[in-house]
Amino acid sequence: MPRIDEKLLPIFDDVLRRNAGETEFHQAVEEVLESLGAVIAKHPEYVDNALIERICEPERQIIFRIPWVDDKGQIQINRGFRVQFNSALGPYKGGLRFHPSVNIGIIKFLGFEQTFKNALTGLPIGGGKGGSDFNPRGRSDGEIMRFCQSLMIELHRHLGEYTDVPAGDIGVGAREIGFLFGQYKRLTNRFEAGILTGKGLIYGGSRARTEATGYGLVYFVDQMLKRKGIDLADKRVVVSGSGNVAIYTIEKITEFGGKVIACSDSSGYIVDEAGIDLDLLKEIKLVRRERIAEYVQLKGTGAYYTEQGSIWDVPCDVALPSATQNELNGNDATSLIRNGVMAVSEGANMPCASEAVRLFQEAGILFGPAKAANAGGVATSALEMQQNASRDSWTFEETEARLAAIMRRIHDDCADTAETYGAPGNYVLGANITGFVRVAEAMQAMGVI
Ligand code: NDP
Ligand code: 2IT
Repeated sequence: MPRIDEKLLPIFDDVLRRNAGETEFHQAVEEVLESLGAVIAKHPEYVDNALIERICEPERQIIFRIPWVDDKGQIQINRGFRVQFNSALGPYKGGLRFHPSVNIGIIKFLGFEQTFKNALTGLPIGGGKGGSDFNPRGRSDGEIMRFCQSLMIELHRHLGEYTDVPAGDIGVGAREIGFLFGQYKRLTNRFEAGILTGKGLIYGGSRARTEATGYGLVYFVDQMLKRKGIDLADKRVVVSGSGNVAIYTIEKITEFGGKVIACSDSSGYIVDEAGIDLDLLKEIKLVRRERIAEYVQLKGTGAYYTEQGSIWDVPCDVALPSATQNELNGNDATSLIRNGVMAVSEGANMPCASEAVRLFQEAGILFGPAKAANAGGVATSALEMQQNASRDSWTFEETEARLAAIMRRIHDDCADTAETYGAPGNYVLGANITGFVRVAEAMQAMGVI
C-alpha cells in the first residue's frame, strides 16, 4: 500500500486536527491521499493552489433539530444533517441515512466518498450526504411519516434541482422518499420532481433505480473477472446485509449464473447451500420488514442461522460486503483469503477496513472499491434527474442498458488509470485518481472556489 506523500502529510495532519474524533472521515481522506502521490508529481499546481485542502473541506454543513411526536404522544428529538460537500461538477447529490450511529463524522466520510464516486459516473452531479440519528427499527408507518415531515421542514430550504438532490441510503427507501417528497410539495406548493431521486414510478421515479446499486455492483464484478478471463457463472458468492443493495445484488448474481449462499443483517447471518431463495428473502425484508432469522423458519430445511462468528468465515469465490462501513476487518480478510476468495467488491460504502484492503491487495485478490463498484445507484439517480428534466420516462430495458454501459465505463476508466500510473489492476488507485482529477480540474477552471 502506498503511504501518503510527504508533501501531503501536513494537509492530512490538518484534516486530523480540524476534524478531531471523526475517525471514519479520517479513514476515507487517508485512503484518497495515499493514492495521490504520482498525481501531484505530475500536477504540482494542485498543491500550490491548495486544491487538496479545499477538496477535503465541505462547502457547507447543516445540522438541525428534528422534533416529532411518537404514537404514545411523546415528543422525540433527533438530529438532522446535510453535508453539501462539493458542487464543482453539478448539484450536491447523495443519499439520506437514518440509523442511530449517524453523526457528523459519518456523514462527512460519506459525502467525501460521494464526491469522487459521482465524478466517476461521468454525469453532472456534485457530492453530498445527509441523514439523522433516528432509528426506524420498530417504528410505525405513522411515526416514520411524521419524522420525515419534520425533517423536511428544515431540509426543504436547502434543496433544489440545481442545488441539492438527496436520495435513499440505509434506513431510507421508497416509503421514506414518498413522505419526504409529499412534504416538500406541501411546503413549496411546487411539484419539482428533480429535488429527490428514488421516487415511486407513479410520481416521477425512474425504472431500475431500486435495483441499480446491486445490479451495478454485479456488472462491475463481472468486468473485473472477465478481464482475468474468469466467468461469474457457478461461482459461490457471499453477500452481507439484506437491504436494498444486498437484495438486488443477489438477484443479478443469480441471473449471471452465480450462487449466493449467505447473507445477513446486524443480528446474524444465514447460510443456504442451495442458494438463497430470493422470493422468500424479498417477502421477509421488503413486505414483512422482519429479521433475516425468519428465513430459516420459513424455508424449513437446508438453511441455518447463526449469531456466532462472522459471515466472512463462509468459504466463497466472491465476497460482496453490502451492509455498512468497516463491517469486514483484517481477521475477516485473512479468513476469506485462506478460504480461496478470488474477488471482493464493495456494495456498501467503505465496508472494508483499511487493514482488510491492504491484505487483499497484498494477496493479489481482485478488489473493487466502493466509489467505483457501487456507483450504479447514484448514476441511475442522475438518469432519474435527466428523465425528470425532460418530463420523460424510459423503459426498464433502456435504463438498465445505460446503467450497464456506465458501469463498464467506470471499470475501464479505473483500470486504464491504474495502468497509466504504473499500478495495473489496482482499482483503488484507479478510482481515487480518476475521481479526484475530474473534481480538481473543474475547480481549477473556476478559480478560487
Ligand atoms: P438498507 O437499509 O436497505 O439495508 C442495510 C442492511 O445493512 C440491512 O441488512 C442492515 O441490517 C445492515 N446494516 C446496517 N447497519 C448495520 C450495522 N451497523 N451492522 C451490521 N449490519 C448493518 O440500506 P442499503 O442496502 O441501501 O445500504 C447498504 C450499504 O450500501 C450502505 O453502506 C449504503 O451507504 C450503501 N449504498 C447504498 C446505495 C443505495 O442506492 N441504497 C448506493 C450506494 C451505496 P439491520 O436491518 O439489522 O440494520
Ligand atoms: O451511497 C450512495 O451512492 C447512495 N446512497 C445513493 C445516492 C443517490 O443519490 O442516489
